[in-house]
Amino acid sequence: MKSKLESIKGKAVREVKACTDLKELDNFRIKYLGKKGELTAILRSMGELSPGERPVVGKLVNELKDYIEDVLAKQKEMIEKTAREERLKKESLDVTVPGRKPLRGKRHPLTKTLDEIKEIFLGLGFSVVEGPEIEYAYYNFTALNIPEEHPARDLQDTFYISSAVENDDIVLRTQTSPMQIRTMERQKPPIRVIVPGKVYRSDDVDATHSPVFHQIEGLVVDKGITLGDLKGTFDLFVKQLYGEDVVTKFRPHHFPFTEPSAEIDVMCYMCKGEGCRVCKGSGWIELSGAGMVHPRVLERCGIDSREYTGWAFGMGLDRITTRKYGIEDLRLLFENDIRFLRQF
Ligand code: 2U9
Repeated sequence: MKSKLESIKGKAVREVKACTDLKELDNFRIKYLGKKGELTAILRSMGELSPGERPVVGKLVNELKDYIEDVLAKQKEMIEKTAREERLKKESLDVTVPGRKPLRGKRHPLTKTLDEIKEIFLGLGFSVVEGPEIEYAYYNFTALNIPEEHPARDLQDTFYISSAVENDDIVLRTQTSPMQIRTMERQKPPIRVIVPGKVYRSDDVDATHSPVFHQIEGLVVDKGITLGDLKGTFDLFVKQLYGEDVVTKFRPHHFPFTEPSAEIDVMCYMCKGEGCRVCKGSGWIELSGAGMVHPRVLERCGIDSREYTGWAFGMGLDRITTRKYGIEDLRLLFENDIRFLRQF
């Protein structure tokens, strides 16, 4: 019996060591310690032994049972430890791997140009005001001395949202000037504001036209304001935007809302008047329209035109931006293509 137990012991030790997972280990346990297991069978057959042998064999079998339970527990621990280590190996985090760079936003080129222009005018004592893009025709046209029959009011030029609500048409503003009217209605002079924003015109899209574009307009109203103030202020602005040696030129023009009116050219900041690609050989770049606010426009807002005078200007932000950064197609400013925007 003793040698039988020795042989079971040797076999059990070999088998337990061969177990590589918990399932195999459980089969091993059933084989040796289970109800129909080898040791249980020996214990059951003890009745066949003589009374003298029974305690001796019983002790040996129980010792072997303890031994097998012990190696089983040790093997179980080893299997679990290996599994844990393998899992850890898989889940391990290499803290020395360089991190992923978060995608950082960039300011849109239009915003950069606008910020630059705002900064200059804020330095000259102007405030920035913004207003609605959906406007009454009154604010967009009538108050600006643009008569009913003026071509600017045509369906071909203006987006009409609805006709005659509260006795007035509703349009997408074609310039930011309505906000200057609103400013004059609610604020007594002195007024010094710039008004940036989106404006809409019923244009077909191409490399130089868009039905939505950006304007920046300015308005100054006070006692004793003259065309000389407009010229002086604009010169200061242009020198800060393009450089100290850049000069301006006023060309007579016509706008319904200003009298007299002018278009303002700046000497080409690229070639300093020599003529180049940027100025298309002329040496000058058209920058803005401007003029003295028409007395009728002041009067409509309840400002006495005998006491107060003012000047205004308007310019396209998109054109300034495309020129500044050498962007050849205006549409790029509106597409929000990250590959384009990352370049600024
Ligand atoms: C009030 C009175 C006068 C704003 C002005 C212009 C001249 C002008 C264009 C430039 C290029 C529009 O973006 S563009 O197409 N604008 O030429 N704008 S004077 O005059 C005003 C505004 C408000 C109350």
